[in-house]
Amino acid sequence: GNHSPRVVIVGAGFAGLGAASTLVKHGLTNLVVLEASGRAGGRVFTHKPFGTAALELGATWIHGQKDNPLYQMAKENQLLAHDGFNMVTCQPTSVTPQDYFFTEEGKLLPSPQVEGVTCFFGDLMSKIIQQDFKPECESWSVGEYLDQEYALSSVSKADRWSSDGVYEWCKRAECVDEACNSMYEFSLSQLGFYTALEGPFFNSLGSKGYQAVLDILIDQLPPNSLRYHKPVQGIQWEGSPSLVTRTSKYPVKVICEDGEEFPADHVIVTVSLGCLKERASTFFDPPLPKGKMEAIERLGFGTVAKIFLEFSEPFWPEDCAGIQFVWKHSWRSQWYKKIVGFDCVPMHRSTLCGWITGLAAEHMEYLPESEVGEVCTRLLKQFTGWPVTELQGVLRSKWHSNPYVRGSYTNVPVGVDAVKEQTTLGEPLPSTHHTKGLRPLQVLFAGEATHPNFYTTTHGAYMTGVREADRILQLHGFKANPRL
Ligand code: 6YU
Repeated sequence: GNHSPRVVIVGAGFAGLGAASTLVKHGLTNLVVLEASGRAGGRVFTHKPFGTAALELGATWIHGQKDNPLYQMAKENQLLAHDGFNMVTCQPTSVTPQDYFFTEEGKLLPSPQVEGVTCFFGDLMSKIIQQDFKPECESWSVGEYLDQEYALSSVSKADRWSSDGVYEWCKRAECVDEACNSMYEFSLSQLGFYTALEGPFFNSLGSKGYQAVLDILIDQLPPNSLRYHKPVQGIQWEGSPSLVTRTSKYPVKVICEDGEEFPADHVIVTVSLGCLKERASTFFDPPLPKGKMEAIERLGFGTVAKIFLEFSEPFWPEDCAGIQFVWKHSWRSQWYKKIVGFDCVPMHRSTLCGWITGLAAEHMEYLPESEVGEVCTRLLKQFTGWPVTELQGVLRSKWHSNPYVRGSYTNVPVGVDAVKEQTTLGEPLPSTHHTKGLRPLQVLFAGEATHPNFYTTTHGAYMTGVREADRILQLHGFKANPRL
């Protein structure tokens, strides 16, 4: 037809906002963004206690600088923390002498011993990422490979149990980066397909946090185009020529849980991979093609959780960047043994941020807040022996229990071809090969999980939104986005 194309976007995270702002920038304003929750941002969630700097419950840093649209946006709008600011204190897995490593017996481990292991581990991870590993190990997990190399190394010989404990800590910390339950689940050969953008990997935002970057995009949308508390229940589309009802002007119908229906020429689905895993089989009518369903099943989606603890006064030394936990015994038996440690939080002088992943993180989300606070405080006393001050507040993320997220970010399980599955996941429907008799680009897919190089990141999510908006713009003869 010759009406202005009508676009519905499901989800107002960075992917959805990236798509919407791109369409609007090129003059395609006939759109609506349907967001299930009462706020935009999705896995970016800036909590701002009154009068204080931001606490990020989700994404924390802007990863890399060169060709990073979000870094560019933050820089142009003076939203970055000043250069070099907390480059030391804010990295979860990189170790500095300001990280205090304590054993469960309350012993502070000397820095040289800790660094012997963490440097060995870091070098090994860099080699894996550069695909520099023994080819016969191609089908292994990262964990199996690390264990083999660690056993062969000389690192493990001196002061056996504390070195082993630090090595176990390294694997626990690495689970944060990879959003996995254990390093024995992550594919060795696929790790290198993730691409790190050039420039410092941990760019920190100023006191307004990530919300300020979201606001730039939100401000570009036409009035009333962003609709909150609008969970989508399902999407009807013309899956095959036999289903085409030529009488309807629009090929797609988006149906909300409250019954409201939104007809559209195109719908861009940006819900998380966790939501797709849970709901894809009933969400689409007709159902998704087999390849798409397989991609949803095969790619992994793990949980990373943060536990913020606010104390009456700092009880750690001024130079302390974080308190890291080294266990003598296996972490598998109790949820809290999976806690990596507690990092100091920039701009919050008496707050610590704990990191935990996988099934233990999911378990933690369902415990009473008071229990989480008590357990963490007890651990901090036991490990450090410092006079722990009064706990005044607990704030933790709940990404897994959130029905509109169901986890934190994508990982690649052993045996999965990541690029193939991510590419399949991102293909629009009807697929270009079978468009005969069907209207094109009815259902499009964006979101972190659909980016073969930048998955797990905010800029990756944003770029997939731009990618799908561009497909629609090109189809309708709008000028292509100069940024891509
Ligand atoms: C980054 C970082 N960071 C920590 C933690 C988390 C994540 N990430 P969204 O889910 O945002 O949006 C979808 C919307 O849809 C949402 O609003 C829903 O409510 C809505 N919705 C769902 N169902 C719906 C329905 N039915 N109807 C209507 N609406 C519906 N990224 O760049 N820097 O520091 C971190 C971190 C705890 C949870 C992160 C980080 C990941 C990003 O947050 C995430 O990718 C994007 O926000 C996703 O946006 P989206 O739009 O796709 O979905 C090999 C290898 C691995 C390499 N690893 C590299 C290292 C990465 C290390 N990362 C550390 C990350 C941290 C700490």
